[in-house]
Amino acid sequence: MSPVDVAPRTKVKPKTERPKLHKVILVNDDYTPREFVVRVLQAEFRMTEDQAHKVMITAHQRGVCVVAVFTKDVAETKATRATDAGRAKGYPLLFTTEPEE
Ligand code: TYC
Repeated sequence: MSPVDVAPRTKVKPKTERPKLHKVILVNDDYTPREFVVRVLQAEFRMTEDQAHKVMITAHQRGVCVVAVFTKDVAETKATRATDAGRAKGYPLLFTTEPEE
């Protein structure tokens, strides 16, 4: 290769950014039975009864509690499934998602 025929000195920026994780947030309400919230947390988020109870109580006392973080798709799917489990029983149970900073 002659000196005038070199490859362009273009630096490719290494793509190391990870996709932003999204929080699943449990929102308190006055109607959903505590035991039901615990069971949904166990079923959808694979928590032990102890872990689920702590999350439920935190939401009950503070209004909201972060349940876990996932990729955007997984967070939204789990939040929807968990919310639907409550709706199927006529409860206003709500799980939302938001991106982590
Ligand atoms: N506050 C509800 C009750 O007293 C229980 C509850 C807890 C509901 C957490 C929703 O995210 C929630 N029955």
